[in-house]
Parts: sequence; structure tokens; C-alpha cells
Amino acid sequence: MAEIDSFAGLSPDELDAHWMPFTGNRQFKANPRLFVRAEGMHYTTADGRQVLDGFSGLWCCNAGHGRKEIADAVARQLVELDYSPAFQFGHPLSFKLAKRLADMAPDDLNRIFFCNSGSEAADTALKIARAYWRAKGRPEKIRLIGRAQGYHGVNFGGISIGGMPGNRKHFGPALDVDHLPHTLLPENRFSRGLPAHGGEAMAARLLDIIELHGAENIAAVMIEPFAGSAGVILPPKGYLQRLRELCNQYEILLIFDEVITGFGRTGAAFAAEAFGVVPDIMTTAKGISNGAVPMGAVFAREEIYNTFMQGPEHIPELAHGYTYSAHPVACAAAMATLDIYEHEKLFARVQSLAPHLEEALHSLRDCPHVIDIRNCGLAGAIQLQPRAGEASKRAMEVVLESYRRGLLLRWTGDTIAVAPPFIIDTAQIETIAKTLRAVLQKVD
Ligand code: PXG
Ligand code: PLP
Repeated sequence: MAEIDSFAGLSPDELDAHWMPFTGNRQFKANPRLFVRAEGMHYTTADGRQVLDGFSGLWCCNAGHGRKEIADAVARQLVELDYSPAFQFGHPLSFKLAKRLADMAPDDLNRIFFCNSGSEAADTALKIARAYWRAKGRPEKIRLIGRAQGYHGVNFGGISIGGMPGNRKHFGPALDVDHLPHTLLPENRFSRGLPAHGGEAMAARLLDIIELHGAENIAAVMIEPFAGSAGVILPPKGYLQRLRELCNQYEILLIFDEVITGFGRTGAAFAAEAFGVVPDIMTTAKGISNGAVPMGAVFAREEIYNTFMQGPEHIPELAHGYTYSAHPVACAAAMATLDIYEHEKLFARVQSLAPHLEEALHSLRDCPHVIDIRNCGLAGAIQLQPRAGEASKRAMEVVLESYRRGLLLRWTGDTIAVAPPFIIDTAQIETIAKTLRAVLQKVD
């Protein structure tokens, strides 16, 4: 075997055995991109190269990699209490974590339901919304409203309310969901931060759906405060405010999916706070445990929780939960993660770094193929003109060439997304821009 082995010693049979998620399996297995270590801002590849993490893994390692505090907390927890049954029994740490999360959240989003991923959080939130209206004696309020280009994970509820046709079309009938239009408007191209145009008008499209079905039949509207997965599609100014007003007026629950925007990405704990609009239910995952251990959490307003607290006391008020809801090890990882965010003031760091990332990304406006640049907090996107007849290939090539040059990014369609850990420094932000400039000039 060569001294440097980009296959990390894996045999073809081993490569074949793992059916990889959201990956071109044949392309990957012919030429694997394998990480073997991670520390701070960098991955180490199987062939021994350092790769700067420009995407926080997949939007999740907000405090950077190899955090010893998290590793130690997880190790201690595994020895002390490895697992505790999630239903009808408990362990103290989940209650402490829930209270801590409730204290971080805006308003009275102070009842926390734990799960293991953003997808589970999405389906949990939709079920809570429907069951809430039923518990209030309004069982006809069941319709769900999503948004075009929305991503809410991959379970059946999530792909129904989500607005990415490619993630749904292979899987047969979904839930019967209506979708608001997305908010990517041509007049807002190259906006810095939240775009100026179209906010109220786009939010008012909810009125069309209300007219179609009647608010008396609608349970909830679910959106991402900004759409992450579709390529950082930001809410124009006034959009979320207007949506909130309409949901209040028509008694429709507003659900924010903060799986990406939660835990600091916008420079506040939650986008709800950054954008000044508080939903009724909020879903989170990813950064809650720095990506180290799977975890998700759904935040509900106190009134929602209280509405469920009726009927015989020995009967579960919500017939829902996962074997690993509030897993002790995930709770330990989350507690240690929140400690790091707090001690290192990482959300404030996002605020101070955001203008640097904005500058760096918008400096690429003159590069070949670039048709839009968007940014918010430590998230950004560079949208490219698709190559004729080869949708998403140009962006893919940019990301793969960046990887060869030591930078991890992500492509979605013909958009390149950037979302570094909050421990990034300004020189590393410069490196991202420099690498992208060189790569954009090279890729045809
Ligand atoms: N909601 C939102 C808003 C998300 O961004 C999920 C739910 C699902 O979470 P899980 O943990 O089930 O994957 C997500 C996940 C990308 C990318 O390239 C985005 C996600 C996952 C992987 C890649 O933007 N978002
Ligand atoms: N499938 C089977 C056969 C099960 O017994 C269970 C849980 O007991 C599940 C699926 C659900 O697993 P989880 O609770 O980890 O989501």
C-alpha cells in the first residue's frame, strides 16, 4: 500500500456496503473524499491534507472541531448513565438542559420536546400543531402550509411541507400541503444582509391560500427564517413581521425551522431574536450539540403545552416520542456545547465576523459565472449561472476544486454555500474568498 492512501485502506467491498445519503455513490466510491481527523477549523483527509472547514461540517459544528469539553462530557456521561428509558422514566440532565434552552429562547417558547435530528424535529412540530388544534376542540384545523424551496428534512412530513421537488418526487403521495412562494426576487440580487424589496407582498401571498382553504381549516405555516439548504434565501425586510401578523389575525400557528439558523448562525441565539419575530413553535438540531452527538429539540409556547395538559393524568398527553429522545449522552454534549458558546461568547463573535464575511463574499461579484451573492451572519451563498444543459455541475466543480485546494464548501443546485464555524478568524475568511476567486476563474 502506498504511504499516502486516499482510500484509507478501505476495500471495494467496504466502500460498496455503505449506501451513502444524498451522495452520488458511484462517483464518490470511484474517488472517495475521506476525512480521518478534525481539529479546530480543519479536517485532515485520508491522504494527509489539511482542509479548512468553510461549512461547519454540514451547518452543525458551530464551535469548531475536536472540542475536548464536549468529548469529556460525553465520556463521563457514558460511564455514569449510558441510557435511561425515554418514556415514563427520566434523568435529571434533560430537565436541566430543557430549562437552559427555555431561558435562551425568546418569549415563552419554554417547553422543550427532544428528538435526534432536524428531520424528526420537523415531523414532531407538525404533529404538535395538528394535535394542538384538536385538543382545543378544533379538529378541522389540519392543513399545513410550507414554502417553495423550503427544506425540513427527509421524513414524510418534512418532504411534504418542504418545497424541494427533487426530494419528494421519487416517493409517491405526500401530505396534502400548500406552499407559499419562495422569496428569491431578481430585484434583490447582490443585497447585503436582508433584502429591501417585496417583503410584505410576498408574505401576503398567504392570503391566497387562506382564501382557498379557509383559515378555519389551517393548522400551521412552517418556514425557515432564512432558507439554508436551498442556498441562503433571505427574508426581505418586513416579510416575517407580516407573516406573523397574518398568522395572529387568522389563528394559524407559525413554526420556524431553526435547524440551521438556531444556535448562533445569525449572530443571535435564534433567528427569531435576530429578526425580531417570534414563532409559536421552533425546531432545532445541528448546533445544539455542535454536531458531536445527534440531537434535535422542538420549542413550544407555554400555552401550547398547557393546552395538552388535560384528560386523565396517567395517559400520555402527546402520543409521540423517540427511543432516544433526550438521550443522556446527547444532553451531556448539548450542555457542554452551550457552555462553550457562552464562555467564548461565540454568538457575539458571529456578529463581529459577519461584516468580514459579507465583504469577502461580495468582493467576488466580478468573478466569472456569478449572478447573485447573499449573506446573513456567518452564512452566505454565491449563485452561479448554470452551465447550459448541465444543472448544478458548475457549482459541483467549484466545490470539488476548492476541496482539492484545501477548502470545504457545499453546493446546492448552482449555488455555493459558505457557513464556517464561529471560531474562524478574519485571515481564514480571506482564504475562503481567495480560494473561491481562483477556482471561479479556473472552472469554465
Ligand atoms: N430543517 C432544516 C431547516 C434543515 O436545514 C433539517 C431540517 C433536517 O435535519 P437533519 O438533522 O434531519 O438532517 C435541515 C438539515 C445543506 C444541508 O447542504 C442542509 C441540511 C442537512 C444537510 C445538508 O444545506 N439541513
Ligand atoms: N421500529 C421498531 C420495530 C421499533 O421497535 C421501534 C422502537 O421501539 C422503532 C422502529 C422506532 O425507533 P426510534 O424510537 O429509535 O425512532
